[in-house]
Amino acid sequence: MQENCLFCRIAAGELPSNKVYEDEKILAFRDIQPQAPVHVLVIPKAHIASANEISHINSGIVAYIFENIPKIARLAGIAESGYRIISNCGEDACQSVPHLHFHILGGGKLAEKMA
Ligand code: DGP
Repeated sequence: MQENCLFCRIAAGELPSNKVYEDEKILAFRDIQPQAPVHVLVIPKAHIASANEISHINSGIVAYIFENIPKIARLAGIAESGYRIISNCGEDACQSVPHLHFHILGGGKLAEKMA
């Protein structure tokens, strides 16, 4: 855990979140500034700064997150209607929290274009 990392602190329960799913390795919680009717963030509890830091050493947790996304989507009520998964990486992508996270967006028809 990195003491000054917002999502590490949420994962550790030091800061509150509206949880959708949690286990020993990952946490899914509602985004505080939703950009779709349903907007959930999925994070590894262990700190990884961004997708740019994924390597053969830590990629298992990324696979684990994706294994769990169908369940998280079901819990959020969007598995049947569909959803978009996004991970912003770095400055040009406007990543604002430097702890790897996957946005799951749904609950309504999304824009066709992503940028
Ligand atoms: P990104 O811009 O891709 O780094 O996404 C960061 C997201 O995190 C953004 O959609 C807003 C959300 N967010 C920022 N601070 C908090 C917080 O304290 N709680 C929750 N639930 N979401 C947050």
